[in-house]
Amino acid sequence: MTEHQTVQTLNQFIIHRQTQHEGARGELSRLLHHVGIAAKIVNRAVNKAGLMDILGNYGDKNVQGEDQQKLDVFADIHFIDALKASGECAAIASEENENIITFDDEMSKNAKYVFCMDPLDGSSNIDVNVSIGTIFSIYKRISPRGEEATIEDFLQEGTKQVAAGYIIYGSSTMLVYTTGNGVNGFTLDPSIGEFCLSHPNIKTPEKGKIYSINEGNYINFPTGVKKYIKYCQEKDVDTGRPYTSRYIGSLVADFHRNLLKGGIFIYPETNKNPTGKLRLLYECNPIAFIAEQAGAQATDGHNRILEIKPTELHQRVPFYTGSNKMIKRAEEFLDFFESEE
Ligand code: AHM
Ligand code: MG
Repeated sequence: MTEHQTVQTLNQFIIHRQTQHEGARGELSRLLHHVGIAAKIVNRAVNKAGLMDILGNYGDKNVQGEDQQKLDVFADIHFIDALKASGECAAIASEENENIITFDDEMSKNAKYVFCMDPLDGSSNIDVNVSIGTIFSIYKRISPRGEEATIEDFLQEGTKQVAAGYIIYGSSTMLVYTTGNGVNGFTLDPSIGEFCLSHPNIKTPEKGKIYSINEGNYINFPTGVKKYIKYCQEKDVDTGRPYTSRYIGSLVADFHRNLLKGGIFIYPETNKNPTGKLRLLYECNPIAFIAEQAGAQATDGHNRILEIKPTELHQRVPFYTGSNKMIKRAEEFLDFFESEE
């Protein structure tokens, strides 16, 4: 018999994991399955973006006052449709919608989960063929099943997430997710139209050599961040400095690279945006859950992201994530210069 390489699809993997959990009724599995379907629909559009009338501005602004791109709106609609069709999602919070979206069909009203998402992250890279992504986070609702979900279902600490993940539409398309039992990555094989396990049990190196930050904002950074950047650029044989700078401007792509190779990603508070730019619920919390599950860290410069109690749907937070040793060092700089000021 000829040797063959076993392929494990996302759905096979999800079902296999589900059967290991006694009492699991497949609700989360069905939800994740539908996330995979939406991801493929968005992937199809991203792949053909230059050929379809899907690039450019939609002509409207989202709740944060940012211009909506056509692909932002497309991704938002298709994820909402797929989640509704799953019947396992009671409500959705999305970067593109000011308020939560609740479903009122019987099945969805009885669903156990709510879903937070940034349907298309990295909007500024859409039109120029640079990697973009989708980020998602799943919670058990706290409102009674059978009733309409409420905003309180979404204002839970990140530690309460039951699953989180992202899709990266890059040189290949990957879905990476965790349910709190390690991080696994699946690459879309376009020839069979399936996400296949390609990166089992991802672990981030304890230290790395990449720092990722938008240095164009340097003048507005806190002193500790400015000094840490200079530290990254200094020569030091023991720590392997100078480090290398990599910044794409798509959180998913920047995080994904550092997740695999080791590194630090920072989107700090600035004079202009004292709470940073990235959103706690559907950007930082899911990424933080994945980071921790891969043995890395995610903080706001001082506190663990996952322990922050959200007060608003579209809340922003300073974000520091990556290899343990690098986060520790960056925080030492922050602490030192804050105590001086
Ligand atoms: P978006 O959700 O509107 O696309 O914005 C979030 C993006 C992140 O993907 C990325 O890390 C960051 O904004 C880049 O911001 P900047 O251009 O200020 O560096
Ligand atoms: Mg985003």
